Amino acid sequence: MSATENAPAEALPHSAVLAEAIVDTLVHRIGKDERAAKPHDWLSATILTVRDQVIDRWMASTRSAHRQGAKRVYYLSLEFLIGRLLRDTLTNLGINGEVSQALATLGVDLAAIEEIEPDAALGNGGLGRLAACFMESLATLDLPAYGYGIRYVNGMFRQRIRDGWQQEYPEDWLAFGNPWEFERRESRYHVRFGGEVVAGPDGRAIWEQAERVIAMAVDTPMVGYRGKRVNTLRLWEARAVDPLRLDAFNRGDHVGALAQQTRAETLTRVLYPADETPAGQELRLRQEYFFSSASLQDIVRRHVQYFGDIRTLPEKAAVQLNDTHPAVAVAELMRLLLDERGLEFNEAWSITKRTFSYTNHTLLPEALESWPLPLFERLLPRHMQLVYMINAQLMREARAAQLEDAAIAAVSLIDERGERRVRMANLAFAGSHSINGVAALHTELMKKTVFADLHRLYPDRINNKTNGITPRRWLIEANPGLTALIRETIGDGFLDHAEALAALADHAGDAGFQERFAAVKRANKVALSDYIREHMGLPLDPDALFDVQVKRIHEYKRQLLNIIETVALYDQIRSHPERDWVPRVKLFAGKAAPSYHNAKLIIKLANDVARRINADPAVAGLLKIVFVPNYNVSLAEKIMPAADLSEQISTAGMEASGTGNMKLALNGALTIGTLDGANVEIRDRVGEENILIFGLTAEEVARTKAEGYAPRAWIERSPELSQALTAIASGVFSPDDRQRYAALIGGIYDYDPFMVAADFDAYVAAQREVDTLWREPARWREKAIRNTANVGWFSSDRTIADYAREIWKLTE
Ligand code: B1H
Repeated sequence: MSATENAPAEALPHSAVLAEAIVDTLVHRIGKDERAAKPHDWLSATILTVRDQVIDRWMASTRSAHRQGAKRVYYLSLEFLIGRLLRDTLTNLGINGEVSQALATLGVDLAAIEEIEPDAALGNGGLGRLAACFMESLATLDLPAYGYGIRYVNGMFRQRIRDGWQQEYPEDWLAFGNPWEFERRESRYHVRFGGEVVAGPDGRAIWEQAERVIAMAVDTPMVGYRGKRVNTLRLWEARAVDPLRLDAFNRGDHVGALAQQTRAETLTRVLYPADETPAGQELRLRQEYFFSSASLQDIVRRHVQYFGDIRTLPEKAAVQLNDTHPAVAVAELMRLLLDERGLEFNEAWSITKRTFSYTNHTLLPEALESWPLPLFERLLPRHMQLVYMINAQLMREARAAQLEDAAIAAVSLIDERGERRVRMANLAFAGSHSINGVAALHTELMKKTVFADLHRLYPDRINNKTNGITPRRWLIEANPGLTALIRETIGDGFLDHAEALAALADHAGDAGFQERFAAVKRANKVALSDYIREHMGLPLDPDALFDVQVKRIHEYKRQLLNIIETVALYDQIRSHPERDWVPRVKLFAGKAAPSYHNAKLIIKLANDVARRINADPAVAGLLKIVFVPNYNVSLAEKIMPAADLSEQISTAGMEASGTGNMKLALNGALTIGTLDGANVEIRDRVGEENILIFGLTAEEVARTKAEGYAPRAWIERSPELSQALTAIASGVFSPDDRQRYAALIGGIYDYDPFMVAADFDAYVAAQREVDTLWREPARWREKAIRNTANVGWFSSDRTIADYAREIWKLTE
């Protein structure tokens, strides 16, 4: 029985009617008969059939927002990591069971066709996945909202591991078309670049661009739980104004004839795979402006069409900037208000600030976007003028508030140290009435570090909105076994209110319930093991502790700490084979930015260590290491339900929030982690006895560094760490190239900004505590149950309700 069988949706088609509809679609829209149909034909026929139900609700949602004159939310994001949509749609319409039955009567396995749907990977990691969870929760909470982004032809690259090294291959989710999307030819806008600004007769600025590109809207419906509301994800595709220069073609210049088209298509061709390391290239700024301009033009057009007066924009539109990637939208709205609507600066600036709000997702200095002034001016000459006008106003306010010179320089939109640059975070901050962090600790650090002076100037703007995840995808869909068990135990309330999971705590100590909870976990581990055996040829023991670290590969996330601990553990097991070791599977997955040398080397190290350990009979049955290639949303849906232990071990102060930590805890994994990002709030909710916290706090990290942190001394004090580092550095795991890790490891002795050495012993101690707990299954299970029970608050429904009330002012 499916988890959502009791959905109220009126007049649901009976499964026989559905089967007939699917066959009809197959024949008339795919052009295949039942006997010739391949799995991908059945997939398309199924999607097109259920899509009809989505469209009806979509139109009703759009009409009702219009009729009510409702305020709309616009979520601007360069990334939407939505993953597959079929299961999500079936779940949210409450027709999973029926569709599965209908297909079964046709001899088709729903799960099998779901598995071949391409995974829409229009994002890097947490930031992009958050945008996707938010879209789902906005629809679930019945809030009228549009997501705006780019329709990348090639999303996040496909990762293959060859010889232990990451190799990147283009991802082509659109190769065979996309049945979920709708082209909107009527929603097209010109986006302009380059040229110069001249003064018009009436004194207005006239931007004489050098280049124009067309942005065309492509819409995807986003269905909320119970099918209440369907919102729109509007992704822009770039098209040439003159796709073919016939004169050039006829002259025989076939390439030149298509040059404009190629240039336009390049704009929306590929997602930058540079998580937390902004790609400084011109193409990236062009992408940012392209989608910001098209989105703002669309928003302004809709507002004026519905409400007539541009001055009421802030009452009817809330535009959320997902990090600084769309920050140029602040200047673009100013341009539209001044140059196209004829408003005065002060009024335009007031409208802009009341319309925008900005979410910051990272404090890493290298991730803060800024553009060289000459590049910005060459590409966007009018916006450069507007940035100077905004900055002049900002400087006046800073002086009036009596900020000292250093603080004034820090709040300026222009970074004057060295090569002059436009600071996008300062632009987003200045142009917004709300600036939020994504976890409590992160928000406090924002006030103390990157935004300290802007916060002094505008003390009521910074606020916190702790991230969340949608429990539909991350519990109901990913873990149907656990969902069914919870329904039997506490009823259905949690399906609509994740915090109702709290009732599970009453059963945490119940031996019978613990057995059933553990049986679900074991079945999920068997399923993951089957997948890994099939795809990698590696057998895993489902009774071992599954210890997982799955996320982007980044030095601050400290996969290296985990690998070094693995090497130390390997040593210990071999030296003390008589001890009662806990059998473990250490599972890693994640992508490295293609240009991030150390991250790619860490992937190679994980694979080198795996090869050696997995082949050593001395630890057979006790320790297995696996690096699962091509981590994406669909793989995450398989891993989260199968994890026993969740590794959240970033250097304190560096992970803004994390959201994998929430997915794993919700599925009953215990966290081993530092007091970083949302881990702090997870601890507060699950209770400190149900989580394994270790290592320096953010404050201690800062203090240790300030006092002159000398990693070599820490290493020399820890024999276990010294030995593990020596083994890796000397080539024990890389006999084919003994120097491979010499620099990576050798570097730590003198320069260890991620505090691997300082946290190592504490991490090892926490891991041995994990072993102790695991040997007492009743204790472990009780804690696992308490994790699931206590993390309902991390539902993105709660997060979105907070945004709606406190930032967008949509609700009381
Ligand atoms: C996060 C990014 C990010 N923070 C630059 N910043 C990018 C920065 O392509 N770029 O240029 C892409 C992504 N991503 C993550 O956001 C944080 O590291 C996580 O801690 C957080 O959970 C997530 C969602 O808030």
